[in-house]
Amino acid sequence: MTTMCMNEMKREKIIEELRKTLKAKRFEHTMGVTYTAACLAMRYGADQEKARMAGLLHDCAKYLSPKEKINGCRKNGLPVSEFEEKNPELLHAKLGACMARDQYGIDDPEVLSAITWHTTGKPGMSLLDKILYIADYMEPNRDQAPNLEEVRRIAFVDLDECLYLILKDTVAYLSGRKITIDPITYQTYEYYKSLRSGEAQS
Ligand code: DGI
Ligand code: FE
Ligand code: FE
Repeated sequence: MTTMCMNEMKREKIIEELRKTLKAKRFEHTMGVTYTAACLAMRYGADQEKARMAGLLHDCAKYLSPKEKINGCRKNGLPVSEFEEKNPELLHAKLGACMARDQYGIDDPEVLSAITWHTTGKPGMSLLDKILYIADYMEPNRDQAPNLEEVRRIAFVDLDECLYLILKDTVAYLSGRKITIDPITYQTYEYYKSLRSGEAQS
């Protein structure tokens, strides 16, 4: 059997499973992230199969309740920070990576890293990390964020500039709604802001 065919079968099985566990809107979002990540991978010469896999599984833990998210992390030996305990929604990213590995059999560290960091980002993201983070924000079903048009344009021009735009709006959005910002989200924002002015080293 060819590799292409194997990948296709693997994806089909995962899609079937996700259709059962995720709500319809979340499933549509997931498919949107998957093909947007594939487009960005084409543009930047990243591995399309990895981008699609990361897109498919990035929100696979999203359907769990806050309590289940915390318990799921503890059971799997994933650290839960004080901040995450107060905002368990954040945990769907790292728990998602854990489930991608254990329940969906994905062992590629690049795919698991992209899933782990897709919500907060982190300073010095890999190409695949960036692609998933940006695809999650701009996939075609998204319509709430400000400056989406500009984000979608810049995404195909300059990934780091695009990250800066997204992080700037995310920090403003969270502050405006009096939602406490995760320290890593803020560090990521500072990092990509400083890259622009040439202060940080990559
Ligand atoms: O899972 P999605 O909805 O597709 O998108 P996402 O993975 O970016 O998660 C968005 C959720 O994460 C949303 O409920 C807000 C939350 N979030 C992201 N960054 C922060 C945050 N919540 C807090 N408290 N602080 C953050 O910095
Ligand atoms: Fe998410
Ligand atoms: Fe998402």
